[in-house]
Amino acid sequence: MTISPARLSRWLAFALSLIAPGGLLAANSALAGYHHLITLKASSLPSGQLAYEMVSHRMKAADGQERDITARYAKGPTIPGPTLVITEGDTAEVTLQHGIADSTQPVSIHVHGVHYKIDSDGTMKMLNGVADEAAFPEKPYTYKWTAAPGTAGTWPYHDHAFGNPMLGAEDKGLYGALIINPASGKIPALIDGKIVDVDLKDVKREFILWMHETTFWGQELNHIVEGGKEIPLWSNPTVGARMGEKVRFHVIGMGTAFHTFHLHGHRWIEPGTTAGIDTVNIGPISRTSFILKAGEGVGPGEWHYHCHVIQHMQSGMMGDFRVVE
Ligand SMILES: [Cu+2]
Repeated sequence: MTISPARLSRWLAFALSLIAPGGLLAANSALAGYHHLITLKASSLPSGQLAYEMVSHRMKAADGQERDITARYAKGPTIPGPTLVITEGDTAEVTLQHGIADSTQPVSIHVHGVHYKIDSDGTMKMLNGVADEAAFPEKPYTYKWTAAPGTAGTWPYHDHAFGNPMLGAEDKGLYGALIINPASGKIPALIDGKIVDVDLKDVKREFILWMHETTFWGQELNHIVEGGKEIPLWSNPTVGARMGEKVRFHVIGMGTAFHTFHLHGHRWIEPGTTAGIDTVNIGPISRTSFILKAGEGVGPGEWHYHCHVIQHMQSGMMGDFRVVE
């Protein structure tokens, strides 16, 4: 076999790009990453609460091919807001529209976890010294995020402008989760008594549970439905799975209270250790995520989950994980 000069020069250029400073990273992000074009709107609910809703989400591959995944999301504003799922190596442009009845107040998105420049901080000029990084009526604002290597995890995003630029209005409902899946596509989990790397493609359902004062606010990402489906579950929901399905929980704190998330009958590994646990401390904006096998070792049933702070339990901070045959 002979190698053409053109092919040889392409190989040489590629080899050089790996050696050049920053070349490996540039090659990685050019090869692996999707560019996400996301438009969200902040709206008012009839209850007086505020909530984000999905307007559109398109994914652009490195070869220019585009995919519209807007249909995956729930329609209308929800608490929590849309769960955004991207992968390590991806970039995103997130545009926020102002759709709140009170037109006098700007609204923003401040995100955790990803890399961004100071003009994508989602705060007002009095805090960031650069600009009012918020949407006003008829004047959307665009944020640029990079899910750089090392940013995989479950992160919150929330308002940092409405009503009070020091606080924002996250406690009125303006929050949602950003899940950054690892580039490897695998997450360690305790399955059948052993710690193994679970392929995210084998996870059937993901439950996002926010612990806000004395209430859980939930959402399901269902991966059984073709193309995936986000299902709003609102407050203190029953979540469900079939026996033996691998499911992933994301538990995030919001507000002022400290919580202890507990799920009956199931265990998972404490991040960074090999220890099995069934309870985890959750403070404001702290979070955890874990994969488990529904009903493993215990069978089907209405497996209760709740905050284990007695005062919060007395206020009804609980729900069920229904495992069926
Ligand atoms: Cu609690």
